[in-house]
Amino acid sequence: MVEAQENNPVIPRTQRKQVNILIIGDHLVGKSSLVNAFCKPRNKDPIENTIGIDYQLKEYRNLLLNIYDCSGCPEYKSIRESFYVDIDLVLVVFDVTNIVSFENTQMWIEEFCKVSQKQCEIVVVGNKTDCIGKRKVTETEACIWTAMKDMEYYEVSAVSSIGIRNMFESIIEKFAG
Ligand SMILES: Nc1nc2c(ncn2[C@@H]2O[C@H](COP(=O)(O)OP(=O)(O)OP(=O)(O)O)[C@@H](O)[C@H]2O)c(=O)[nH]1
Ligand SMILES: [Mg+2]
Repeated sequence: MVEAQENNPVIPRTQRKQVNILIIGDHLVGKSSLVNAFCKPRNKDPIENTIGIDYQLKEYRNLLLNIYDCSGCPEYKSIRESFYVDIDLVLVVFDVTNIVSFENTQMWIEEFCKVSQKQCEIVVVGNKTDCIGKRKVTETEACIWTAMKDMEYYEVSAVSSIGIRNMFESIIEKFAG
């Protein structure tokens, strides 16, 4: 039902506006789980560590979303960077139970901005909000930091899918116009 609404049969694929979306952040923060929860919500198979880059194509309203899901491992830096040039929207993901992954958000933004050649929106995402007792980064802390940087902040749980659709709908809305 939901997918039928998203896949607008009237607009052929070749005529859809394309949006290039990049997902970056530390190893194991849940980037691929987040992409899976949005693109393949019925797929409950375990998610494997990303090797280099994974790619997903998603038809969404009048748009064609190219989603580049990067590995967070340092050894794939040069592969990741080769995808940074033509990006419209970046999701920098951290794990709310891992303070280092939050601190590294700045490093990820810098890595991207050094290479990017296009005006693009950067959004910060706190994942694993289902882990309530293990939380190390508060929503307030993350909101204050992102507000200082003039960036939007979203909280999600890829495992329970909470916040995932709302987040993608809000950030992609600007491109659908
Ligand atoms: N509790 C909980 N676990 C999660 C969540 N999202 C991902 N995980 C778990 O975190 C681990 C890493 O998830 P991945 O999606 O592979 O992480 P990644 O950021 O893509 O990792 P790399 O590709 O290696 O950079 C897996 O065991 C997931 O099940 C979440 O929202 N809540
Ligand atoms: Mg991954």
